[in-house]
Amino acid sequence: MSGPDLGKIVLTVGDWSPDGWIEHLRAHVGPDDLIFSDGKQAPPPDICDQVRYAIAWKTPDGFFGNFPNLKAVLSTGAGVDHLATRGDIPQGASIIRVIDPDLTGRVTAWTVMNVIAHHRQALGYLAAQKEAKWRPLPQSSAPDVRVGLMGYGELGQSAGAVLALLGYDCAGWARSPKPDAPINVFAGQAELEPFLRRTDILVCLLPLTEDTRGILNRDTFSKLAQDGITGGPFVINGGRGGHQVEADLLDALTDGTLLGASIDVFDEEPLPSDNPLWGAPNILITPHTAGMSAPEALVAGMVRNLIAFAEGRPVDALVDRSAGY
Ligand code: NDP
Ligand code: OXD
Repeated sequence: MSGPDLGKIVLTVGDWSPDGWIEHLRAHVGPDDLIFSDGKQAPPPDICDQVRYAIAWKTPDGFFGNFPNLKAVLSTGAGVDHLATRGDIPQGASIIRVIDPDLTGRVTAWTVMNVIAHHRQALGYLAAQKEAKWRPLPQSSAPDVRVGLMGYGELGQSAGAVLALLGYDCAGWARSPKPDAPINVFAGQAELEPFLRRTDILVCLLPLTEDTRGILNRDTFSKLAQDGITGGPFVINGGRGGHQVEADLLDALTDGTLLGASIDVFDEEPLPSDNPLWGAPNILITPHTAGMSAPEALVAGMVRNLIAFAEGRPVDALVDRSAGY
């Protein structure tokens, strides 16, 4: 690789296949400098000493403690909850996440698919089709549907832009105010309730942090709009399983507090086959595939970030470790 000396890079991708990552990293990193580990067994100590960077997804606790000279860990995904709170990444080391148009586009497509699915009652038509019934359902216009983007960062903004193009009445919710945003963005805990009260379809694209864990709970569901054109609220979670209180979600779908949900992420993944959410009313479940990290799309950008970081240039995907995202 031309540019700065990056030392050795350890790659470990949990239960994902490493093949595509190795293939695409090899185009940038010399064969002796890319070390693959299954995350269970560390490379020999003399190699570990030379590792300065890790490219990682869901690595067993303690793994990073094997690398005393680690300068940064690059997440292969946008979410860094698998890295942010662990104690084995040295305090002085940085965490870099993925910001990439391919991943953003995938999550945007998933989000838009699910907003439309609930607004246009795809599950109702699927049920009618199973009974071979020609059953037109009531239809409303997109501008009459209020979508609330909980998390208005890279993914929330992209999904919001496409949904707004389709005519949906979008608002966002973030930690910090965004006076220049093209839609109204509510900010902070103080503005959570007014944001929920104006929302018919709630989309969660938050990072999982101490502040956001469990945010999709009974209290949140009960504050969503009851007076909307959709006849009741819907929840779409593409963030992390830790955002939803599963028992509250199940109750809310069962008692009609929520008219439907789309859930991509769960506390326990794969979702066990006996989890009652599989059979909850009007739920669309996807197996953490809202946005798959495709090495052929992501590796070049990750390497660019790595080089910028090593050269001391700004990296926009740098994680604020104190904020947890
Ligand atoms: P960003 O960091 O770009 O955006 C996060 C947004 O959440 C920001 O608007 C931020 O506010 C807001 N936020 C964070 N904490 C709070 C809080 N306490 N209260 C209110 N708002 C808060 O992240 P991305 O958009 O790139 O990704 C979001 C998440 O999506 C990832 O962390 C990951 O968990 C998930 N994801 C899921 C995928 C899947 O396949 N299901 C794929 C990719 C990502 P502010 O703007 O003020 O900082
Ligand atoms: C991600 C994910 O965070 O795949 O990118 O969930």
